[in-house]
Amino acid sequence: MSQRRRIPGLFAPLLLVVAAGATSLGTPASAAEPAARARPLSQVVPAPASVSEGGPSYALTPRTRIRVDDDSREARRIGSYLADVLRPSTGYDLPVTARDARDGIRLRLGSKDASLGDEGYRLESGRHGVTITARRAAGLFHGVQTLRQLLPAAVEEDTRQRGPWTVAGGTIKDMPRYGYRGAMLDVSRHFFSVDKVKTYIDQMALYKINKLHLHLSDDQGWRIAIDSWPRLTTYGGSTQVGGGPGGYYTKADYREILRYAASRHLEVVPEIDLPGHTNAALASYAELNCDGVAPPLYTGTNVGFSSLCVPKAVTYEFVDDVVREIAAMTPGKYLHIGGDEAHSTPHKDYVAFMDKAQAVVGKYGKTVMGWHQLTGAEPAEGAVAQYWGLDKTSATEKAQVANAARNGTKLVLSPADRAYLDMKYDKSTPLGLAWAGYVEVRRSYDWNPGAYLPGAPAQSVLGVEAPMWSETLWTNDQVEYMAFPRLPGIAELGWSPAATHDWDAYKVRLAAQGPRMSALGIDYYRSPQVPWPAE
Ligand code: NGO
Repeated sequence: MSQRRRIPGLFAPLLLVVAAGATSLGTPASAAEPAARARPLSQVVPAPASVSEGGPSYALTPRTRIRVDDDSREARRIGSYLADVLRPSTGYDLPVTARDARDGIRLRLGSKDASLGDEGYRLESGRHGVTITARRAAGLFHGVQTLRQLLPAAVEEDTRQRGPWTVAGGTIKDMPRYGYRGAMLDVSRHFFSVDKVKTYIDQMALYKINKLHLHLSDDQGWRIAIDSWPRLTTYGGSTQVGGGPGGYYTKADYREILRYAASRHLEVVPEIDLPGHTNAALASYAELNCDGVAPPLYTGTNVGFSSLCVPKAVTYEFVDDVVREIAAMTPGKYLHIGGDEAHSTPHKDYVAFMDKAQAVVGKYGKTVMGWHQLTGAEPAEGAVAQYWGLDKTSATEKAQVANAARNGTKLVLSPADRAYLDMKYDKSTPLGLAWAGYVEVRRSYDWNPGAYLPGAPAQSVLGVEAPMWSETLWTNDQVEYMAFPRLPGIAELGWSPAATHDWDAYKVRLAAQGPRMSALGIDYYRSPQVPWPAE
């Protein structure tokens, strides 16, 4: 890709400083120079907040070191992570060191620039190397993701490739639009092993996603061990959609997911879906049913037929135990209690149940999250409603959510006809569902979370999330095909300033991700809406 290639329109709104104009982006160009092959700093997904291109480029060499400050364990960890990414393809040693070196990659914490916030970073690239500076480790980590994208796609291969490994000259200053940039994985309809979840975490991190929402229970399976109710998993986790063995996470497994997510600067948001979507629990414990009779396990894909027994006291012992055990393991702020499609719970009972369940979440120190039906009950103070309606959802339902938002409920936006990664791209998509319509790549990108729900204050929006429901999916290949390339678009809506939003510019940047996703072994959907380069 030529360094001179410009992306029309992308920067107009950004008050960009293009250092020396179109003729000298980078070192004095001769076609033979490595610099001529460097990607423009602006080609990153999600689009950075501001980019200033120009000046000499830097090429990694066999002598390049990754320098971190002596006293920073976090910077050292991120340095090792970067080295692990770069070593196989470059074949270079890339030692992570606190020793001073004349050039190389520098990772520095302790920036005094308050405008970077907790997740922002500054990346400067020039003749002597690339320096990434941040206030917090998360910012450094996001900066490292940007650096990956500034290197040729082949850097992502796991075998040795030919360089040169050139980074164009210039400066990026970058921070997110929203603090909540999530992806959800439904591990209930089909179980996903710890390793499969780790693979998806790594792919999310590439695009600066910072929340992993795990849908841990549903009619078809209970997937997280609860010591005080062991049959939830041993029986309730023993199957899945279509039959088959299902599975569940032991507490050690769950802690391993938490650890891995934290190492990629993602916070885990566990969800126990209540009071509907509970057949697996009802099948495991007869006493949770109003009639005291346990239903059989369920392996179909209907929704809305199960409910906890709202009047029974044991229901609240159950909720208390489950929330207590999960809250005790989870370092993150949120605990999601579902609340969607409780079609078998009378409305009065639903309101009473959600009141009690939210109080339990508060008692164990977590912030309530729920699907937006929660706004039809009484959202607790500080609760977060996750909106999953459609463009064509009734004005009344949208107004109910907007009204809650005006009264202090926060919103995470996951409109199903935009952000649901399990929706088919078009009628020929072999996987996925279509109840919310087809969601091609442009449709999933082309909306504004800040102005999506009429009447909801912009400040009520915490961010966006892309749910992956797994009725039709059980392998990473299938997840990748549905997530890519839509997930990078949702990630960009969550990260990039609204002023960068432009489909025509985005599709060109997204196209450049094609070879990178291929190099990473991500089996993505070649949408005809995106001008993918020949690979
Ligand atoms: C709905 C439903 C889920 C389905 C999903 C499939 C919500 C919040 N509840 O989304 O049970 O799996 O659609 O797309």
